[in-house]
Amino acid sequence: MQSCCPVLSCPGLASPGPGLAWLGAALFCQSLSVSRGQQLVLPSLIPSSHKMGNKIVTFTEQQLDDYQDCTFFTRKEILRVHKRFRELRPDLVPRQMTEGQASSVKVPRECIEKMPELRENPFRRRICEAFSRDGLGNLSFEDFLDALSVFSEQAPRDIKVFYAFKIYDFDQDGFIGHADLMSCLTTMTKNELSPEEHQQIADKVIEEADVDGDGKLSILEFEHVILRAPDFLSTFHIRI
Ligand SMILES: [Ca+2]
Ligand SMILES: [Ca+2]
Repeated sequence: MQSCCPVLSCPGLASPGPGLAWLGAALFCQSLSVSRGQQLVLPSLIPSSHKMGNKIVTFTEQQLDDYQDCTFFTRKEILRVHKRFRELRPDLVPRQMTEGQASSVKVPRECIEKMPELRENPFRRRICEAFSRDGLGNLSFEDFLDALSVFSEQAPRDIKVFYAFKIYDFDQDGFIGHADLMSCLTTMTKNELSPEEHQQIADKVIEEADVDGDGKLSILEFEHVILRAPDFLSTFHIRI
């Protein structure tokens, strides 16, 4: 299991121009909204790790302890996440998972993108890529668990901001640059805006949010944009 999610400390920056509030909301929030109200009710179907006899034990006690330490989930929720993961590809994902299988058995990105919680989200591909250890979007159970943990209500804002940044950093160079913003805009708006309008919006975002003047947004500068977008937390959320 990967070590616990990084918690970033992000001291406040100087106040940006007034245009950023709507830019932040437009670029970084609406797009990540997922189909809500699709909560799956799985009452007595939750597998228990304590079942005895001929029942299959999904994880060892040690595994459950480790997953609990590294996520914002309870044991029951971890088992529910496994159930959701297995439903994606029952032919690939075993009912009983060893530690090795939990990090090595991968469900292809195409199957994950079809989840009802993701299939309407224009960033579904980037979300899969950002949480996959191979960077290609194919997710192991541990990747999938990390992703749902970050999108859960219990995950703190700093961690959501860190992953939102990762999702928007299309070229994965550790900054959100002009090209990333253009990719974001293309992803979000399809053909509703002209390339010139994309250029103008990307220029405007950088002009207003680039506090240190290096022409791109660091995670601290990005967080400052997000702070101006009050809907961020409620939209960066998937309920399982
Ligand atoms: Ca980048
Ligand atoms: Ca900068």
